Amino acid sequence: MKKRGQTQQFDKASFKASVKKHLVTTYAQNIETASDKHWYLAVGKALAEISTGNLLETEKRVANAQTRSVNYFSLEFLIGRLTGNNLISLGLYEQISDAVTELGFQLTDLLEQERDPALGNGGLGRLAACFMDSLAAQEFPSVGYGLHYQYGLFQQSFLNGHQIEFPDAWREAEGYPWEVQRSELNQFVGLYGDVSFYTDDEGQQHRRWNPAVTLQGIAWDLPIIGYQNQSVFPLRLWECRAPVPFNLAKFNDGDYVGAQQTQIAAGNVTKILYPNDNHDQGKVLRLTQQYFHCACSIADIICRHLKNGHEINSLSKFEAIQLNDTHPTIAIPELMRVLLDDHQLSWDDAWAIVSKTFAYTNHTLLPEALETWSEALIGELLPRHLEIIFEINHRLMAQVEAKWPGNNEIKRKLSIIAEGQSRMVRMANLCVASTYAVNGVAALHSELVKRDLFPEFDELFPGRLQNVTNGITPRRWLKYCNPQLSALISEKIGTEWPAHLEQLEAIAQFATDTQFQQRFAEIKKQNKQRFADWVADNLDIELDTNAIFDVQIKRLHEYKRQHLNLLHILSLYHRLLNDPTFDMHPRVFIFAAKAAPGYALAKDIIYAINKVADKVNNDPRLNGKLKVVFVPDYRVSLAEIIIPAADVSEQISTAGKEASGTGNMKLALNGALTIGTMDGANVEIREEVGDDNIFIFGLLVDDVEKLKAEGYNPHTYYEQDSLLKASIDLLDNNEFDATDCAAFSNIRHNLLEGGDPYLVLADFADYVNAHNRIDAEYHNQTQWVKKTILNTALVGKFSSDRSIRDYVNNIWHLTALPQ
Ligand code: CBF
Repeated sequence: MKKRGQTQQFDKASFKASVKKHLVTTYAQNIETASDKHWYLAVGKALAEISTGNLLETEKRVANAQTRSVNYFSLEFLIGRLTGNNLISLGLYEQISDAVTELGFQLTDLLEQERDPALGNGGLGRLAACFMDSLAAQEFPSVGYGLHYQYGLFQQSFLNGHQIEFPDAWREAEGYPWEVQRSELNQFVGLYGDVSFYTDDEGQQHRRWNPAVTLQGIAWDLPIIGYQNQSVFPLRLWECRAPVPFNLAKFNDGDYVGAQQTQIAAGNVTKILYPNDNHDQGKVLRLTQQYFHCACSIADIICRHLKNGHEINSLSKFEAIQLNDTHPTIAIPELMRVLLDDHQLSWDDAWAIVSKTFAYTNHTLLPEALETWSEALIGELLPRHLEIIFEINHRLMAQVEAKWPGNNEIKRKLSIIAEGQSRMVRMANLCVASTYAVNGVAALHSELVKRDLFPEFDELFPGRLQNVTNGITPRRWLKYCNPQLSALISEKIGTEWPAHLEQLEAIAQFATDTQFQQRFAEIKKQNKQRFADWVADNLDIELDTNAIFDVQIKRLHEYKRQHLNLLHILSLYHRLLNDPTFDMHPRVFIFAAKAAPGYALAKDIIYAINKVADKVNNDPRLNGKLKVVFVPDYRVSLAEIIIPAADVSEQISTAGKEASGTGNMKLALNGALTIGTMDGANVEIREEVGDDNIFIFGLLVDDVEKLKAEGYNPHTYYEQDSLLKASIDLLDNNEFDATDCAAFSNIRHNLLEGGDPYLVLADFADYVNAHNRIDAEYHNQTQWVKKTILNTALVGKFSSDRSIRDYVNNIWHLTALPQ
């Protein structure tokens, strides 16, 4: 094993031979005629030989180290393409690029062949991917546990401006070159059935779950390659299959469908990623997915623990489990069940382990995203787990009674079971009651978790509620996606910054250096050109790179307020056409966003933006001052092109609604200036970059609450602000769509008659002012470039390496692997 900081040993000749071997033997291609795609697959396979070897080696080192590991449980890992990023982590980018050139190809072309593994919806899943990268980079023993969805997040395209969705078969027919099946780790999982008593040889009574259905969990490992340290940790994804996939007797009787029924049913469990971001759907299949994920993962952890020679009682000493949101909460009663029923521990002993093993991250305050499951459904699918949940609740209620005697109001609030017509299990309450640490994901969000969501829990369990501000991996989100800026930074401050992002502060000294400013600005221009070329090639829209590139890329959601951005665009359109005194620097508004397929208003907003884009991009009266681009099928690999090209980053959620945001961090790191509300991590970005280098606007959290309490009336704003009125009226006069203007009037209706739940109208005037400041300040290019340099320099705090160290020091208590 080599020392940290050294790169993987590499022999070009044998690498090339391995690529050719895979091309022929794995993919059955002729070297002379194979397509780029097959070459990419073969390169991936040849590289995976290195990473799989290192994965097994790292597993041994973890076992020998006898230290605690973290198990990151998440229903989503939005990892993005692995090949390019893995080359950076292996430290082999240049060597492989040379080798591929000698084989007759451009590495960048081959990398474009990889389909994004879109195994997540948005921020939560991408955060999990950044965290895995940072755990590996710092060599903290870790396993990511997720699901091996057959179809990832749907592919989006636009048909006459409307979103349409297609299944995303991310693995393609040939399979994904980076994954390896670990059949020795496969698990069995029960479902349904009943619970019975039995008496053991010593006369002790026990509970036993007799599942009616059994599923098989197939383990697939993806390598998480530590940045230039040769450690590789697994992202373990479970695929669901039937233990007996095929009924030959039925087939022989001519019942061809019946013969495969169990396999079809099992396959459905991991068929598809639910496409909802920040929204709970309450479907049986989703609970089955959650349980399947948790049961396989808990079983795997216990197998590893016992295999490493430890007693079951010492589980929490060696294993921490982080629940990424409430989605894997059912792991809590599952571990209790295993300890009570399979290992026959007493309740107190089992609880002592469970409550020292689990920690929970809350990612949202939105009520529609706080998961609840019907008691009846849990009882049917997981009867033993429901009993255990009742017992946890019973004991919780006893603690509440002891603290607030006779206070039924608090009991009702904290109870894991919500009373009502149909009783519901509140997963967040179960998490807070059963874990030793609960964290929010940005300072403001964590304060609101304490103040608004769980104030009584905070009193009952002092110190349990904490904050860990989110972060992003600098490897993917600067070094890989912005190679020219990375090279410039390395030239000035050395090459250590990707592993120590706080070092970027040293480039602040060059913020006023004319030569540095020119080079920084030139790189931004080239990145804008790269994106403009992509847009020209793929969307047939010409963009002028002298324009301000103003970017809003994130899931489509009312609270994120893409419609506020749209109203501002309409206001510019109105002013350009009606106010001869008005002028502005040319601006390109760039959107990318997927809407959940069932979210009608979100889809209307996409449609409206597309229609406005059609009109303004082709209206000669606007003199090219205003362009709008809605990039279809937003995904990690597109973010990698858009983010380095951004001048302005739109982070405009209603205050109190965006838990953190991480796109805000990526854009600032790449030198975009934020226009944002005092929400989520914007607050901390402002603290870091300083008031002069960010455009803050809008109501604060307390203002929002006050305004709502006073009885917010959007009509007042509409009547009093003529620019707002003109912009909203543009939604209702067929200006952009003569055939189908329902989407426009739905948006207008939501904002006026619908009460404008996210206070778009209340923030409009201040938002327009902030944009006017941007326009004015962009004219002074020297000042502008200085601000962009300072953004890059001063956001080192938002490295996910720092987030992981916060988790390690304050929650997980891990030690890095020894060399
Ligand atoms: O913490 C990561 C991200 O999670 C969300 O995307 C989520 O799904 N709850 C939040 O909406 C983001 O604010 C947050 O950055």
